[in-house]
Amino acid sequence: MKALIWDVDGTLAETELDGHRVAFNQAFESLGLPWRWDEAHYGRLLAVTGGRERLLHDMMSRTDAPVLLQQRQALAGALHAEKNRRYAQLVERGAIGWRPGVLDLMHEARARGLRQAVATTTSRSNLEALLQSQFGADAARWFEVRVCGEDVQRKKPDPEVYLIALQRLGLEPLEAVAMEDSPGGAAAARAAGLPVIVTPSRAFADATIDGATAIGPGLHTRRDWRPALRPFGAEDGRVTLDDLLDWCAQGDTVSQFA
Ligand code: XBP
Ligand code: MG
Repeated sequence: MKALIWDVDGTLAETELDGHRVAFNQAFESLGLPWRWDEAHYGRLLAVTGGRERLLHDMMSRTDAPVLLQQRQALAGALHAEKNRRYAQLVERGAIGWRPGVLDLMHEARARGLRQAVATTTSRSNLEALLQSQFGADAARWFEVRVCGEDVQRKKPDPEVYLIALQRLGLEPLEAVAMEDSPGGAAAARAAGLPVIVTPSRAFADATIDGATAIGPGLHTRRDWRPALRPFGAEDGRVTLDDLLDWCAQGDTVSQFA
């Protein structure tokens, strides 16, 4: 194992329901639209990856959306740009917390000489805002490769983003492990041939996720993982790099069913 390849939205931080969704609603308001996405609706929309694509998909079921395709696309573009501006402001204000256990594992991986990369289909500006808020000028030292939505022709669940990350790292799929939170992300990693550890984010707590190397509630706890982890003594303890290596060596897969 030579590298950890991290998904961003939902895996590093709860960016979807607390970040992108809130920023979309702010964008609707600032452009004078009555549209609002609640958590349940946004949860369903997450089946479509890409914020612009998600907007266009939602417009298909709205009677008050522009009828002409060109106007729809222009509106989606304007809303998406405004959403990303609002998202950056939310991140800057510290409105989006990192998921517990993530930074511990990143520190451990770095201390043990593993390389780390990002494979996300979000916009590069969103990634940079999130990394800047956590690491400041140090962001580049944490993730030597950062593949984003602008770098791919096809977003997840297509494997392209992971294949590009592997290519830039110069690694074979079994020399890395993907860290994901969603069915589409896990499918993308698997299709690229990578083992994938899944910590479903809030929006995907009850989703069907298939073929993962391990699935559990978060990297901060050893409880309720499949394959199971032994707690550290009386204490619970977090998921460690050795746990990841053991899971990958076992080579089994597990699924979560809705
Ligand atoms: C997450 C996504 C993105 C974000 C919004 O991808 O699907 O579309 O919801 O980002 P990942 P944009 O989990 O792979 O990071 O608005 O920039 O598309
Ligand atoms: Mg994700």
